[in-house]
Amino acid sequence: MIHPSELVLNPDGSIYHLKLQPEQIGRKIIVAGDPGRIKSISAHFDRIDHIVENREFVTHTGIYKNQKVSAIATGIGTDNIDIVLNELDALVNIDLEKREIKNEQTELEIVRIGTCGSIQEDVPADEVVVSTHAFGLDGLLNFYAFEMNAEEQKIHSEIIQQTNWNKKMNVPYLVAGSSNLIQRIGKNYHHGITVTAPGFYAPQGRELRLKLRVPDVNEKLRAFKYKDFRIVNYEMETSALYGLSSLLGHQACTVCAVVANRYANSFSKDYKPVINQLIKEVLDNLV
Ligand code: R1P
Ligand code: URA
Repeated sequence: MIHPSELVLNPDGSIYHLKLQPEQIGRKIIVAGDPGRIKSISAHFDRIDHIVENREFVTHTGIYKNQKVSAIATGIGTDNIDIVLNELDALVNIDLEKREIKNEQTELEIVRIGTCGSIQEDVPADEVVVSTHAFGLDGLLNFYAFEMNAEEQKIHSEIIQQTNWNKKMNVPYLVAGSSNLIQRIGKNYHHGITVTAPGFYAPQGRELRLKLRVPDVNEKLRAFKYKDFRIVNYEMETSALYGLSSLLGHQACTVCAVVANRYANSFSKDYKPVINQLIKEVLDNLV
């Protein structure tokens, strides 16, 4: 039995932060940082059956082309992904009444539709990137019994070596997304390694009034090359999404509209049309 302090339920039996009951989610789930994006996703559903909101965690579940699909806002950051992934997994893989792990495990397909900053000249604003891997600067996965596989270890050590990574900026990890979902969802987009940062400013090499520990961090990341692998963009959730999905037995893939280009120092004039097109394409390739 999992104790009430560990598996926290609300008085109505829903899971603590997401406030969801097991029947209120589909097996196919789109996540986004911005709660405002959830309406734009569910606007495509044939029918919306559940709207549940708690804090930044907004969920719309409905039917799209005869399949049950959920759109869930995670809010910003990998700490929120820790909550969302553990609670989604509990909803399908733990019997909440008995507080016991079920014998049969259910696999979720999770696609993150986000926004990101590109560091490459040839990946401009208003184009889309699918994350083959995430280089996590956030440290979340270091708290779990997670080990990189041989390929992840090799790419990781090449990045650390080629960028002469400064040890004071956390211990990074590298983790791959679901190759199956990346093929299904990401075939028409730029592919590359995504840096998941624990902040929007210094952790992504942005300087307003405060000085950076490593001022040329973006040049170093941009120059990294190993076989066909290169680093394309920054965002703030994918490393935790990929790492926890892989540990829990779910499939995950991130696609992001580029809003900032850090090479050209430019920002999209209006990224909503790209996001709306991306939502439609993801829904059609997911179901
Ligand atoms: C920062 O502006 C936020 O935008 C990106 C980052 O990952 C971070 O969450 O994603 P979303 O547009 O999904 O929120
Ligand atoms: N989201 C990020 O995390 N970084 C950017 O530059 C743009 C969107």
